[in-house]
Amino acid sequence: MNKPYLLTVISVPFDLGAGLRGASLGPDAILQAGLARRLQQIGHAVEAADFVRLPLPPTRGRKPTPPAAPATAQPLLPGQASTQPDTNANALVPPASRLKHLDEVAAINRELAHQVAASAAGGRFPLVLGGDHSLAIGTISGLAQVHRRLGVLWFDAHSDLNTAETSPSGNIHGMSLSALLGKGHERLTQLGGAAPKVRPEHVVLIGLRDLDPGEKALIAAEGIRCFTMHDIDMLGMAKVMEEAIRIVSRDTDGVHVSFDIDSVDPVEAPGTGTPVRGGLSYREAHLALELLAEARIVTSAEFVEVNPTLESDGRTAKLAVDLISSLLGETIL
Ligand code: 5AB
Ligand code: MN
Ligand code: MN
Ligand code: MN
Repeated sequence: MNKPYLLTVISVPFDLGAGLRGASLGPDAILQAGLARRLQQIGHAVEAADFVRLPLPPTRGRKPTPPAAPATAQPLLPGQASTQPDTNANALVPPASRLKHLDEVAAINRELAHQVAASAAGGRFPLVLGGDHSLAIGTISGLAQVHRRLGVLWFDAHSDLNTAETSPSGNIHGMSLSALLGKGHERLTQLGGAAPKVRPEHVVLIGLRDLDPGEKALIAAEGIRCFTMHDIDMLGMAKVMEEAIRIVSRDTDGVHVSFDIDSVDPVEAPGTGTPVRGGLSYREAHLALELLAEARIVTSAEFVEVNPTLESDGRTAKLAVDLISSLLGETIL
């Protein structure tokens, strides 16, 4: 490893941006899978003071759910009726009512943006542990306060480019990237600073295989670079990353990795709320992050959507630790 990072590990036990509860237990599962020890083995100085944990937002409007009970969790398939009072069918309701838990999502992300901005402004490497992917809104809004032209690598089975108008679910974790590009509800787009937080030409999506019609339209309209699973099959991950690294480092002053664990195939990452077959293999995911470590361009990262309630053997949290280690410079030899 070259130079150790000064890390700030920010745990965010929040899952109200997702349709299923349980990703709030992700940060603790990742820490319990031995993250701190691995970071030390790589050579990063990690002291207790470098670990921050955000408190949960007020529970106003939240339905009381039994803790960590996968059997009672409510999966929300696209188009399926929600357990929330759902108004999607009513064309007359204002869009805000289609954004589930908007108050709580906005509150936690404001706090997260604050923490991330403070870490990055101090020359540190913010590493956010989610939680669901709505947290990218806070992470990247915080980074945007420090990096005026941030490059973003978005690893995901999904593109998270819905808005209230196009979302089939109302779940904000499917709207985070569009909000960061300045599309969607203003409480999300304006959070922690003026929109947009990133420019479409500085964003690359990797691992896509499940997109909604409105998302496809936004990708085409904005010209966002995407490497779908088909592209990865055709080109190979090494070539994909060569191109992706070129895009996110061209005319940028920082590079953020937003890693949704559902980019990895459910065989390796079953513990996630929205699994999709045909994802990245264990080695493809590692190679991508190893190449980023070698390129030494990454200035912050987040690992999200680990839901330990959906598996019994903790393999998804362990995978997250392995992946974070690769990104932060662990090598085989
Ligand atoms: B994730 C879906 N596109 O909007 C929607 O896991 C799924 O952060 C979103 O990528 C998945 O509800 C959000 C159907
Ligand atoms: Mn996502
Ligand atoms: Mn996803
Ligand atoms: Mn998900």
